[in-house]
Amino acid sequence: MFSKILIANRGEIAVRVIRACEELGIATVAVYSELDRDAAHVRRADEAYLIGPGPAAESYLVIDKILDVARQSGADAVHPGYGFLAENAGFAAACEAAGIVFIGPPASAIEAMGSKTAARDLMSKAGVPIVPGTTETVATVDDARAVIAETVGYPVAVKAAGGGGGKGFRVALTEDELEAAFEGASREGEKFFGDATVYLERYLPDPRHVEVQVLADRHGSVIHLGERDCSVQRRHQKLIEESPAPAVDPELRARIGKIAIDAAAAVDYVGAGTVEGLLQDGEYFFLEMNTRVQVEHCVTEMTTGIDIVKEGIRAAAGEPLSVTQDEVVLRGHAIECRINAENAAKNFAPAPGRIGRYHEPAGPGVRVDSGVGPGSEISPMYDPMVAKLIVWDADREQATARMLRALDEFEITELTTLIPFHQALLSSGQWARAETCRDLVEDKAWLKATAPAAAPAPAEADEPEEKVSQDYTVEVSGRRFAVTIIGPPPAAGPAANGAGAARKPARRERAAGGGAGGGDELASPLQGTVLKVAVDAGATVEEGTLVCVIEAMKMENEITAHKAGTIKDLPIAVGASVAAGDTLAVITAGE
Ligand code: MV4
Repeated sequence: MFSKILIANRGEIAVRVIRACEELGIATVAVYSELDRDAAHVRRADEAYLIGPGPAAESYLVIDKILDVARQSGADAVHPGYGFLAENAGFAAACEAAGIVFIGPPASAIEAMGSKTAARDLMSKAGVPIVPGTTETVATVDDARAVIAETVGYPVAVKAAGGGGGKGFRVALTEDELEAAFEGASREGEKFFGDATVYLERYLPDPRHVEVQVLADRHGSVIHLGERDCSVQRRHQKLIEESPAPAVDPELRARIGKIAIDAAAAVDYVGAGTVEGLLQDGEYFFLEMNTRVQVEHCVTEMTTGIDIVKEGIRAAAGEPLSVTQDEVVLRGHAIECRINAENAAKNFAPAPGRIGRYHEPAGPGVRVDSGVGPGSEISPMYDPMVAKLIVWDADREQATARMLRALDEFEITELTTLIPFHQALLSSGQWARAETCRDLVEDKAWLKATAPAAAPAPAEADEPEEKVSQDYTVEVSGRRFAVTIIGPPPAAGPAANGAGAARKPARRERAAGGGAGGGDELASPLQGTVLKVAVDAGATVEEGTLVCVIEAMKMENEITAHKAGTIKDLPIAVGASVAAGDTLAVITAGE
């Protein structure tokens, strides 16, 4: 077994991996950017090293810096978590070349699954059913038109070959829409993956997203841990996941389990991975394989009792899996809600900021995986997911009731999160009937009704004069040391983290209509570049009308009017940079 693991990630997944290491008796090394000096994963690890400025391209994505820290700290393995370098075959290969074990599959498996067309070709040859369509890229719109006429038919999905997770995915219901879909998918593929090539799939009108968790070791064992349903998504971001999938019975489970095992075996997989697919009318089609531990692995941990992260670490160390397929027993029902710093009522606009009070739910069957605490800053620079709330109970109905109870217990002040959205969705008839809720997450009026109450102003710090013990972290040559200073409280500055909150926390107000302040200015929630301006000065808008699209971190964020009225001022233009808080439009009520 390894003696020291470097975690090349941040946030909740870094903490999750550190916990697994602690249980296995393995020392941990964190890396962090300048923005993450006070982050949970940094405090939690045995050692921590600064690797650069906030932007991931200058820190969490810099392979050489991470390998330098691995060598300097004497780590014998690197865990990539998810995102960042997790599915970068070059990183896996660089680790191998440096004599450091990459905790994940061989670089060749990452590469084989990285190209979606190559993966489709490989899978169909391995007997894995794929969505009907091409296994090669289609060079031009005219070529696409011909292939569609000959084989695929309409409606058609145009997908980026370098894609995945729904990025670079466009639909053409008819031939009229093909050119725009082709160009959209190609442009997005170029932007996200540096690959403008696309392929075609038949577009399935109302599938469920069902994925299978697999584990593999270097001794020839490949097993599956059942499936998860992740159909509740918004712009291809999963919001709620559950296991078992409501539409999967034991017979179908065995069938898709075998499909997933065949897919993993075909690329000599090692560790934890997920085979994603679409389920429609009892037919299952391979979509792609995620060659890493996923955000939603926790629901499977709850229903199987198997620690997926520890199994991945053991497999990377050359140990056999701790369970055989026959020993996998699925029990009860688990649900996960992603608690993102986003405003569902405003088109899921990012809502970065500083957390005030923070209190996680607990009690029977409740698990929270998070990387934040009181006073944590949620930067617009990174993923907006602040926590995952996972519950388990005997069946779906009871698990839903437990989730609603836990969501109500979750206290996060001064930050807008998806908690009210989850409360509304899990209370809906569509969820109770196990529908995909696709129309709800697109329904602007319904989403608006989930509006969180206006964030209260930060409480004034009025602590009595006394000696306090303060923990500080000092940084010497990029290395962190913890020091404790006991003395009078610091003169000014932010309120001490949650210290001595005398007032009983007010119960979070329930979703209540409006919430937005009465101001005329529509402020940008984030820093980015204006991609599109959707209104003209002088125009009349409704609350929720699209005003502009701002690109930040390669994501397109739709900014909508915060109230009805007339656009009095529109100080933005396509291509311009905006900072968080900048005025995008001034909207006055009435004419
Ligand atoms: C599809 C599809 C329909 N037909 N592919 C791809 C990435 C994943 N996030 C969802 N993806 C889809 N791929 C074909 N050929 C529909 C979706 C899809 C979806 C599927 C199941 C449940 C919810 C969904 C929400 C958006 C898109």
